[in-house]
Amino acid sequence: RMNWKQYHRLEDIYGFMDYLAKTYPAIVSVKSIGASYEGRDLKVLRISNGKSTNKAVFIDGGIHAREWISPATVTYFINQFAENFDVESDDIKNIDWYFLPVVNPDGYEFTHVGDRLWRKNRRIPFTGRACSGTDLNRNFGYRWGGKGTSNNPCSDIYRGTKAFSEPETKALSDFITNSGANFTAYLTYHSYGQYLLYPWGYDNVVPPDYKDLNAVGNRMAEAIKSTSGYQYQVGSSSKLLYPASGGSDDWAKAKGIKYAYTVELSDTGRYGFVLPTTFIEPVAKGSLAGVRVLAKQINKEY
Ligand code: 0X9
Ligand code: ZN
Repeated sequence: RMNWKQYHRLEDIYGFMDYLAKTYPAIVSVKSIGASYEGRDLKVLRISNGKSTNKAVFIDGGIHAREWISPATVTYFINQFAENFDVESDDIKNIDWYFLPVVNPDGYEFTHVGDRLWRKNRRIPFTGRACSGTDLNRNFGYRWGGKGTSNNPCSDIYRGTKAFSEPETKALSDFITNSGANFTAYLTYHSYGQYLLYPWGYDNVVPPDYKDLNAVGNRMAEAIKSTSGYQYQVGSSSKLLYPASGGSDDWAKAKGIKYAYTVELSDTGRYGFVLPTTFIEPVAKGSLAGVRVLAKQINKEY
């Protein structure tokens, strides 16, 4: 049974998604959009009232294996919307929601049974190589190979051999490209630091509409703060963090998905990646308040 008092193994998360699809077939569906390097399913859950005029939002988590609060937060959103859809606001109901809570299932499982602080996927670059893993957030196809990436397979920011060399990033991008949904927002959950980051990440420049992203980001941060007490900083990722190319957010933005954000969840460094389970509920609840602000903006704007 699912809960938000523990971190869960992949099997539990997938069992939960399948359960929701079975229980709420009128609004929830689950599909595998491909397989990971080691052959695990990449499961996307869709929540929709079926209206053909709906805009769509894509939300993912677990690009980085060790950032356990991310899949926990994304599954919290899924639970909230699926279990309470009939009493949800029209802002939520009139959007098609797509959730991929674990983009990197091989890495996620490895953090449970091997190395708790593993970040990348589990690709073995070539036989006999001691180092494994590609950083999925350096493998997307917009400005791939630029600043903040490495060509060394031993590096934690190894970019892979080419853009979308990894089955996980390829499946995600193919799905968004070919789904037919009208995506107007892309949210990718990471940890840690409490930041709401918008493009560009590849270098210290901003897109022409960055003022819109900044304004909506600030309103999301206000909602998170008043709901949970956690304070988030808002800004472009290259400026607030560091330049890093090949990120999923930059790729989504370059595709024309207006509201593309990377959310760095709690904390600010005391526990870092190894965030105690008592944080899951407050962190996820705060983040959900941020998503509601975005949903409202999308309904107003489009
Ligand atoms: O470095 C990253 O991939 C992200 N931070 S993390 O600590 N979770 O690894 C930030 C990514 C920001 N977006 C881009 N640089 N495109
Ligand atoms: Zn991350």
